[in-house]
Amino acid sequence: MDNCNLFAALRAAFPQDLDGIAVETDTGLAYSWRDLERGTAMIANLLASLKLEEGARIAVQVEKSVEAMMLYLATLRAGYVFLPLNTAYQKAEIEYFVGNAEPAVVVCSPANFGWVSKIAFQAGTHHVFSLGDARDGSLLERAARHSDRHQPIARRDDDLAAILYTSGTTGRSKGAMLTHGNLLSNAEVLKTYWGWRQGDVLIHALPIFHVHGLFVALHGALLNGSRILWFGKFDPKRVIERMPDATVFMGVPTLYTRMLAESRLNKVVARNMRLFVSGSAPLLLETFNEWKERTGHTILERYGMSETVMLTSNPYEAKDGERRGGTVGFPLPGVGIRVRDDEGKDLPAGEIGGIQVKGPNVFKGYWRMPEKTKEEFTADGWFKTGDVGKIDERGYVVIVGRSKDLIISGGYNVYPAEIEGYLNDVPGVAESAVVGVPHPDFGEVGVAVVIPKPGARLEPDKLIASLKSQLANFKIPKRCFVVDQLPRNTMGKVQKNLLREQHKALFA
Ligand code: MLC
Ligand code: AMP
Repeated sequence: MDNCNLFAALRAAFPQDLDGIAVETDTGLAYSWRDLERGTAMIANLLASLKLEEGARIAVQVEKSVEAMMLYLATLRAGYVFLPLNTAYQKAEIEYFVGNAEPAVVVCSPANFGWVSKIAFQAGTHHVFSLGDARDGSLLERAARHSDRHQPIARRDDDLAAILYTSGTTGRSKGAMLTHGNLLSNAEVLKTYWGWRQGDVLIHALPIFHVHGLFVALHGALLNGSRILWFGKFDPKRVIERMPDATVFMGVPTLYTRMLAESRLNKVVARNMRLFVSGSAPLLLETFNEWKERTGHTILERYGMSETVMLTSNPYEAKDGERRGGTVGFPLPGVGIRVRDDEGKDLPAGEIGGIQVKGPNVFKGYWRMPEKTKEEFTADGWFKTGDVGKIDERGYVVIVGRSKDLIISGGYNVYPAEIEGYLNDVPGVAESAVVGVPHPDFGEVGVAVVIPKPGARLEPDKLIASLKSQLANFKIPKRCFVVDQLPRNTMGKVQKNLLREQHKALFA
């Protein structure tokens, strides 16, 4: 049986000359392909020395660094399951993820070692390492004692490679289980579809704890043996400065609007670029058009999610059609997409309904949630994305909304139910509603509307401060209002659409 280990496929694509530069960082470091080969081998050997059980989870909450990327690759190489966590997550959030996933190994920032290790040990994790963004921490110290040779562990197509937590509509996060086959098949399709070629250089400026930065961007470059210009944090000025040395860029819409705000963005700096990809949130037509005018390039918008990796893409080749702003393009080769109404009837072109998908990229299910998994699939095996849209007459998929109550802010997902749960726990709060409203920088942001209990006095600033002490910063509503009542329909249900309408111009 062939080894379907994703790492083995990525490794096979490294250039012949391992001494060439693989990654250049914004801090002035250069890593060769040999560095990646040896570094991942040493970390994989360290993991192997821990004698973990089959399918062990390696949970990682660390700042972005090339070593953090190597830890991901080493986890695949050693045959374990990678569980990346947003660095913004706070104590209660980490407690939930670690409690739910029961990782065998937890890796955290040196600065967080005290509280994270306590949570991990309480959850029964035996191994806690630290990894900083300046090559510091116990993980690398320990890995340095291991051999720099390692044979990738054999994995089957449907063996787990990663678990990505995505928030649920009820406020409880679910771990999407992705296999080596899901990730590799998607990366291979994108390599061809987006025309990855020799000489490509990727600007990598996204976080590496979500699908876009960890899989789409990283696998794209590695599977093509392409050099990466690595940014620890997105900085529009510095990215524009390096643009002449690059050919491919991937970002969420906020990254594009922030670069458009820079006077130095023009056709000259973008002259060597061949592809700008946008996704994770809707790209405004205005941004799409302005980008074309300023740089001469047409952004290619694509659509995906944690459970499915990439689903659709606007065409790369002109012969396949034009890139149409406001659409997410065609289903990728091998991906099935259909639009159905609430009764489960297929809708014809142009009609709006729930988007359902199928393909080798679709995940295996939610970690330890068989019932939830069952609910999200149709009887004939299609995954219900929760996105609402249509397929137009020419076959382009257009997303018009979401049936899931979700806010996408700067490319991060925020589930109102989770925030409302925290607000409702604040003494004096009777009820709350969180809605998404348009925002010029983040696309959409949360606004909280809170009802006090009779006689209670609530101050918006204090409510926000209370949330800040418990939740990841991107989940914090940008404004909070204390009011006497919420708009309701005749059934007593809060009419969030009216709240959204009422507050839609807050940040205009
Ligand atoms: C930061 N803040 C945010 C935020 N990011 N608020 C709302 N939404 C966000 N995304 C908060 C900060 O905590 C701070 O609050 C204030 O807003 C200003 O922060 P900033 O300094 O401007 O933020 P910055 O650190 O520059 O981060 C912005 C960003 C980042 C856009 C660079 O959010 C980012 O990297 N987003 C990309 C997310 C991503 O990779 N998504 C892909 C998901 S995969 P305060 O109160 O502290 O001042 C997926 C599937 C698919 O969806 O299809 O790809
Ligand atoms: P996540 O759970 O973080 O993977 O987010 C997935 C969700 O992001 C999808 O279900 C969509 O709602 C949204 N999304 C991703 N790409 C796009 C896009 N190009 N346009 C609109 N929404 C998108």
